[in-house]
Amino acid sequence: MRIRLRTIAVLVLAAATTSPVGAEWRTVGAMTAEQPAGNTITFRSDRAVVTLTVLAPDLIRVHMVPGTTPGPDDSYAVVKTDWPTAAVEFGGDGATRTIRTSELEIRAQLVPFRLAFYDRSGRLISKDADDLGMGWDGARVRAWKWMPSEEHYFGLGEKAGLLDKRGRSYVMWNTDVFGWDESTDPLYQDVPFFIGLRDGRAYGIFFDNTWRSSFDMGARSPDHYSFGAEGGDLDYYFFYGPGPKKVLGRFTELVGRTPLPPRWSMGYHQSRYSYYPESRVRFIADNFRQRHIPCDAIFLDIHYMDGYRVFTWDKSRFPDPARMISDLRRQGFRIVTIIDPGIKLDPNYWVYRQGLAGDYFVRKPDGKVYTGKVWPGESAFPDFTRDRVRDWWGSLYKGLLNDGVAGIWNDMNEPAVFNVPSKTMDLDAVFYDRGLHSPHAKIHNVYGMLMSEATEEGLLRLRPNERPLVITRDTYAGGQRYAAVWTGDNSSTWDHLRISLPELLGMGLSGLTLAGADIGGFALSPSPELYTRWLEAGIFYPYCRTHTEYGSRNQEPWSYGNRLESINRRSIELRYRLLPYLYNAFRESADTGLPVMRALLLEYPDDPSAVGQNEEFLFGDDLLVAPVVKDGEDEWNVYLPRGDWYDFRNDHRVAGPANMTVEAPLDRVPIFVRAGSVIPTQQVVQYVDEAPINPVTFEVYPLARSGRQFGRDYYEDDGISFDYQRGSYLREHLEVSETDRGITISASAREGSYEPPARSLLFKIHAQRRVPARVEVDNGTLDRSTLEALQKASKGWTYDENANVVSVKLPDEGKAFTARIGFNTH
Ligand code: MIG
Repeated sequence: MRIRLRTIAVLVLAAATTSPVGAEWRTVGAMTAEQPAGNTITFRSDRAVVTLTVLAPDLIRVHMVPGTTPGPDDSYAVVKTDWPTAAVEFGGDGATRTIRTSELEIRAQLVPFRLAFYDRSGRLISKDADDLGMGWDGARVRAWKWMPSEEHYFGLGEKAGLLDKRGRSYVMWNTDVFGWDESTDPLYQDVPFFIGLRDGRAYGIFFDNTWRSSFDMGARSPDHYSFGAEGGDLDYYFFYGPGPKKVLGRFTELVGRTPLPPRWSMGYHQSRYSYYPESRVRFIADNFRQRHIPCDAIFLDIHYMDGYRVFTWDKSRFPDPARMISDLRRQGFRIVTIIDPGIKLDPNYWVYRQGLAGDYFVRKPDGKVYTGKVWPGESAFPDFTRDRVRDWWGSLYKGLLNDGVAGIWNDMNEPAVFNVPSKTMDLDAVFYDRGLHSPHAKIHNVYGMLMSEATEEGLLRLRPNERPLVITRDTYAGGQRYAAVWTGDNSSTWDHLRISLPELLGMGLSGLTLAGADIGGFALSPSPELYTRWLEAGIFYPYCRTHTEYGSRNQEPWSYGNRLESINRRSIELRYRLLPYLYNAFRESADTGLPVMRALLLEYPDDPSAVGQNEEFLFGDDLLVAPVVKDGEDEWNVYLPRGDWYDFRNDHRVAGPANMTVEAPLDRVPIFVRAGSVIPTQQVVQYVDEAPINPVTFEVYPLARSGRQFGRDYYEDDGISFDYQRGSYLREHLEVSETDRGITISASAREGSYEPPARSLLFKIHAQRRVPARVEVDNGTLDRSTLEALQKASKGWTYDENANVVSVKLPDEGKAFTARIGFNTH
């Protein structure tokens, strides 16, 4: 009943202003505390109840509902519920309750009710605003927090504009925003989670509410920020660092992480709206191979379908899809097809008939099927909140998979509806919502995530031992469990190239690891130089795809003349050379939630210059990339944080922190490598499984400081199946130690049962003006050879004087070994 009444209030309010100014906020008032039960303490007043639960020493859930009973636990985001019980001490007096963990002390002031979070040394991390704490107004709920002048905010999912969200307000409402720009908000995907950072210390807040919500990060007031929603509970999670990596790690533990993607999803992908008919698709594929430009996937947009009916083919454009796809597969391409949620109202269309018969569609309050206009014309929409609808939807992919389709691209799942001012379904359309029968207003922000869940799970049932690739335009917190995302319909402008960087970095800080922007831009057509610069940046997007709108000019890597074609080829080749490194970064992300494309603040939270970088980023642990995002530049300013760095192009070494100008003509993107790193790379291939990795090449960038050590884990598996979950992977640890006289590389024995094909290991030591005299492996001397001879040999070493690189080659036997490179010491 409570839900019904509040629902009606929301629908009335939806028309009213969303501004808290002028609202009649009621606050929770004076609270009394109950006896704690387990790790939960409940506070009550005559008009509200607040429960505070310790989930982990650094993770607290705060849940406020107006009324007398806590709301149902019905999160669409949270997946982790089995937290080991943390040790908690409850204490306090008549005015305040304290809740102490090994990392936090929470002080709950009872009159008026206010929460404050301290670390165990008594330092205040975050607290409710003094004049307002938690409140509601009709169905709306809101929390206000103190905003110290030196605090900055990061995350909030897909947002254009600066990485630092301070001083602006943001709305969470998934929206189809063709032609969006830097000031457009909201965009497609919404993640109501942010990291607060002050003096190098971080905390996080995840407001788990799927209704239209808003975050005012100081736009309205210089000393507090607030977040709230148009309905639902005030239910949020507080995370403590002190490092931002720890906050993000916990958040992604709570809502789930990006599972290890298939290796082919990390190659280069080519798309446009739309490649058809079949002859054009084959032409594109042939061009990639003839021109030796690596590519793993080609996308089919809505024109492959019969009149935009999902799960069908237009047989005049694609007479024999299975044959086409298997031919392309032999050339090393995989096909990804688009699927929208709208089902054409066509009584002769099997999907529509099944949907009606099964009662799978969203309905209006009067019980009739809701319909809206999208690509196929008047359409019905599956209710993905229902388990059996997701099962049904997942099973529909059977035909496409039988035809050989490798990946699925889910679009229009805001859900977008044409020709209505709201651009979406009526707010009062009814969803099953686990028996709560909730309005669209509550489900809207999770519609895309649930569609991608249905897709992912369907693909998993149809091909149980193959990692699927699903790409979705819309999602919510935790959506990374199911699908990759892209940033929707950007434009072919220099601004959009620049915007894509903080946008993707912010998404990475929100858990969305596997993300990319349309390379070259979707709307309009890029200039040749813009496309080249965009690709130079785009090969560092975690998900790397060119895409463009209907009717735009050709937008393939070879579309801009020979000179740019060879620059573009080299950009894509670099991505393929770095695949082992990228694969390891995705492995790390699956384990820890750390993004692949990382804002510098994750690594350097206490360095204001690093925190302030919007366009520079770390790619994995050890590469720093500063893409050129302006026209006509041949120099670029780069900020290098503390530590030593190697210019990737010429091994020139720079000590950070430093601001510097580097040469950046059109064929060069500034890339720096952390001194003290080992970068796993491989030979260039035209698609990921063209040939096994051989040799596995470890580029070693020494610290060049005596007595120092560094290393890395190297992970590998078959790249496609789930066998790694049953032990079929390999992991080894490489440790490099340095003295004045030489460098020692120690490799651990392989862990895991994955056996790669016979191959070599190649260590390339960037020697920094030191000249090698001898190399020993496990105390036996290794023969010196020439560069050419070493390419064919399975063993030996050589020295490239010009590059100042020592190469050491060994058969990969999976056993522990030690290699010593002795330098000439005179
Ligand atoms: O209304 O399927 O963002 O990538 O090419 C446009 C056609 C629908 C929007 C997607 C875009 C895709 C296009 N789609």
